[in-house]
Amino acid sequence: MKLYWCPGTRSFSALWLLEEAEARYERELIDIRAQMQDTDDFRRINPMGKVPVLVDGKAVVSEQGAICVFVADRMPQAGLAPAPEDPLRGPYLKWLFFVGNCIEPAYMQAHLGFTATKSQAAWGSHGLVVDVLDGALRDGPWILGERFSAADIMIGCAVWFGLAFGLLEERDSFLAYRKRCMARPGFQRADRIEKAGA
Ligand SMILES: N[C@@H](CCC(=O)N[C@@H](CS)C(=O)NCC(=O)O)C(=O)O
Repeated sequence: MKLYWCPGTRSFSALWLLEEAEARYERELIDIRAQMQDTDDFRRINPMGKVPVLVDGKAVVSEQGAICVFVADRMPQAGLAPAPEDPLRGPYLKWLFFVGNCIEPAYMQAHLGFTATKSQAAWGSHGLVVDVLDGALRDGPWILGERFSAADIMIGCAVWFGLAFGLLEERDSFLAYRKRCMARPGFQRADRIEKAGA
């Protein structure tokens, strides 16, 4: 497998995922600050011109959530996804999708300060998303309860990002969850790779 990645970007989720899964993979730096994402070569891999992208043989996967599902299913021995017949499979998919469908637009709303009614906005509102996430993380330790999964990599990165950029209030649930995520050896390995590559 090959990961197209850039330090200090959303591609951290894919790096953490691959480290958590103890996957064998190579990395190729796409320095978005040097506009490498806009070269013809990279646009052929991802027409969106965005990292992360994972290539596994003939499979080319972009979008963080899709990369999570792909790797967790491809490497079941890593135990990062509940099996399809497991009752936790539904909540697992829900939280994976919640990041792109609800958290990201809610952050953008908080950043740009635009208003929309709950029925206009698919994510409801920034306040609603924050309260729902807070409620889901209050008991812990993970978003599915006792079991860590690839959904924690997506949610963990979103919480980390939200706290770092003031898009998420410093509630106890978020701070404790971020601490648990950062204590994981897979997170720490990914963090070292990021820092060395930055
Ligand atoms: N929807 C994508 C978003 C990825 C994304 O926004 N990547 C940013 C870095 S954080 C990027 O590559 N930006 C380069 C650009 O837009 O020129 C995902 O979830 O993977």
